[in-house]
Amino acid sequence: MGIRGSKLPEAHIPLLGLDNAGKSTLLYKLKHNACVSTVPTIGFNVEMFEARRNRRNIAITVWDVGGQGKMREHWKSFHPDAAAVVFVVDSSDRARLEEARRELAITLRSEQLRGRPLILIANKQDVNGALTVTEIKDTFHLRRICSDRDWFVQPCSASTGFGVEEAFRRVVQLAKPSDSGAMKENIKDTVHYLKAINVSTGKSTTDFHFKY
Ligand SMILES: Nc1nc2c(ncn2[C@@H]2O[C@H](COP(=O)(O)OP(=O)(O)OP(=O)(O)O)[C@@H](O)[C@H]2O)c(=O)[nH]1
Ligand SMILES: [Mg+2]
Repeated sequence: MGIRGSKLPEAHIPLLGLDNAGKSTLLYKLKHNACVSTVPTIGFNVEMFEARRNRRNIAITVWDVGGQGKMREHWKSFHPDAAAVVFVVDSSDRARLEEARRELAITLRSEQLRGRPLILIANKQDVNGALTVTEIKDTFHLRRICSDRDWFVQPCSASTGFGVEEAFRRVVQLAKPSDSGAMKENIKDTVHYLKAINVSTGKSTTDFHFKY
């Protein structure tokens, strides 16, 4: 059963990527079509969407997890049950591409993500000199590291909205529905950690708050 009690098939989507990549900006653009000014995410934000696939509705839950160093060890809490991985890259930040490539490679090595599709968001395309999709594919060695999964690179600007809906359509198309509850169970550790450092969790701009 869905988080809101619906009986729709569910897909849980972790939104990962380095700090400053634009994950939260993307989430709010998608949800509210608004350019919200963000602060670095300590913890995670969560939003729910309903989408249509194969003539059926599907409940998509997007988990926007903070990308700062200390949050990255918690990314794995969002691996079980993931219907796909969305990894956001700041295409204009050439200095941090290697760091992003390394984190993506670590993420994709997770046993719990085996065979799960990857949607790589080449964000900040509005910035002059941003890497193109082809450059991103090459820099991240995607053909090699994604040989055993579906993958797609979506050019995007979370600020202007360019490519945002297309990115979501790709997610809906590629996601493998999953509803074991494993992710909800697993993120308890992350929630406990965040409580210990006094951070409120599961922030959502809608009516859903994740509570333990
Ligand atoms: N020019 C431009 N700036 C963007 C874009 N997307 C996000 N930003 C800016 O990048 C900065 C970081 O955005 P966030 O959405 O907070 O980044 P984040 O990935 O959520 O970062 P963490 O929460 O620290 O992991 C903000 O100043 C955004 O306004 C984009 O497409 N173009
Ligand atoms: Mg954020």
